[in-house]
Amino acid sequence: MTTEPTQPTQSPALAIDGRAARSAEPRDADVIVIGAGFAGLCAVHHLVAAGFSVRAFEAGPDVGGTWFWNRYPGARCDVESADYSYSFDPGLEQQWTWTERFSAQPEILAYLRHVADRFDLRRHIEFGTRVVAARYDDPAASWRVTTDSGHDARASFCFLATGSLSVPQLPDIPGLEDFAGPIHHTCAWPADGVPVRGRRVGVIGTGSSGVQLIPVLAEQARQLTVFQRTPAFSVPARNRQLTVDEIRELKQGYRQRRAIARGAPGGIARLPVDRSAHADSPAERRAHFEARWRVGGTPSITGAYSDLLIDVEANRWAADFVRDKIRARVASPKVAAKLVPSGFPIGTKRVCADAGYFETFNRPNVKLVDLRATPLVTATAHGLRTTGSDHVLDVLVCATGFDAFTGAVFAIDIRGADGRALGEHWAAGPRTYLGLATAGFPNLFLIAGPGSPAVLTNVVASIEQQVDWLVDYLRALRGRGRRETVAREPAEAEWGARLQAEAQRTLYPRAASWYNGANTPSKPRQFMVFLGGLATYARICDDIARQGYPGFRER
Ligand code: NA7
Repeated sequence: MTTEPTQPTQSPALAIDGRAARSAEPRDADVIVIGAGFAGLCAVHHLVAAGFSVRAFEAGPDVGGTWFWNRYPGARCDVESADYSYSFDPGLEQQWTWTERFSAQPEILAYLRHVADRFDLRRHIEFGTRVVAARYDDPAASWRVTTDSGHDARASFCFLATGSLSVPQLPDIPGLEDFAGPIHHTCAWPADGVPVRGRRVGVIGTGSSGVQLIPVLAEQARQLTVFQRTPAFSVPARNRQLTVDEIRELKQGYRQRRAIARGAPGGIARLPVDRSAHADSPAERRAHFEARWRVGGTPSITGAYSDLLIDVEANRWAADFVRDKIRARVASPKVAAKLVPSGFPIGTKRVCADAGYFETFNRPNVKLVDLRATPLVTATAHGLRTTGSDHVLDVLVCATGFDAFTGAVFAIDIRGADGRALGEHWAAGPRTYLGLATAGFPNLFLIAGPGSPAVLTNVVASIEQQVDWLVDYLRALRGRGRRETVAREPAEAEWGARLQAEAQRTLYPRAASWYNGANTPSKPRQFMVFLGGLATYARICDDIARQGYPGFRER
């Protein structure tokens, strides 16, 4: 059974796809960076460029983070590649060529490997090394991290670049250990693939991962059984190869594109529509939705009007449009009825971007099991039993999502100034100042973590903004001869209240989603994303810097 995405059993010098990953010599540093995905690589590069010594740890055998592990067939980004890429180096933009509108996992991973090589980042990173504990040493004003190899490292600052979606969540099905076939989670897909040809395959989960994977598996498997708990709103991605002309235009227009993205709430080069859905007649709305549907991509429908995520009626118009589209895509009205989402506003659980997802259920070898009508009872040696029937399977795939935001943070035993565990400070849900720092844990910073806008924006743009800001702050501290900084409790509380107030103004709290912890049993229910948008967030951060970082106490 494959359950753990990151088994750091390899030695530091590893052959990865035929090349060696070099490992740093153990030594103390100014900053420890945990994780070498988009966030970790960005942090390492900018910190080193600013003259800080860095020691980074990555549990996996290479760079990539989420894009290293989520290599299931069909895995693809739902943000356009031209936006979902670093903006800090024009040379990189010109050197790298994106081939598709929405790149697939192998191309994104290749990009991150290219970035690591171009900026010579690997020499700062210890691969195959999982950080298991981090303790703040108050008198020394430094962090001591312990790795699973038993080694310690010490640095003044510690950056958690551990990813919001990196700890998988498996369904708690009685008897799962009795299942005789292989079980795979989408985020731990074996590098050499999973043989499904001629086999009976079951997929649990119909979020973004399931929606991408299911059409691909359906083409190969003898029989595909999809176990659906909550039907997803999904829109066509309309992914395609970029033409030579488009690539040229993209490369010529990067600076302008980045400038637009920086001023946009979503961190993408598209400004939001500033028009209420109420301003249009039903026929105008329909035509507008249709036009955007043809363009495809996740913001096409939920971004069609300014009030779709705050106004119940406007949201229903958008949802009904997509529901009609689903019915039109599925041949059997009975199957379509099961696939049509209801009970939560569109967009409040992440809208999926698909390539023929709903049409997949028109295939004779694909069966949909509605777990709301017939819940799972148990796994057996031969498959899954629901209250309706036994489903015989040779392979089981869990596309069941992640212990989002806090999973990877709590996987490290983090102790702050007075030895207090972060799990204790966050017992009622994560508490952060700007999503960047947490009171009682000096010199510890989070990138793209809870309390930041990251996952509801173009996360790469969010990462760059946060890393730039943090590196500037570390420079300012160095300039003032300060050794320690910690978020003040009132600043943290104020940020938490602002985040909740932003959420309450929207329809987001009406869904059980990974944004509010509802997808993880026993997790406190609290909205964990700043909804003010990236441009506003960046302005807030910049104002705070201009005012001399009043939300932090320094010494
Ligand atoms: P998601 O979006 O969290 O989706 C997980 C899916 O698995 C979702 O349909 C869940 O149903 C389902 N699920 C989870 N646990 C169970 C159990 N126990 N039984 C049945 N079904 C279950 O994860 P993804 O990997 O698809 O996508 C995560 C993000 O990655 C995505 O938003 C993009 O940002 C990229 P539920 O809705 O909870 O009823």
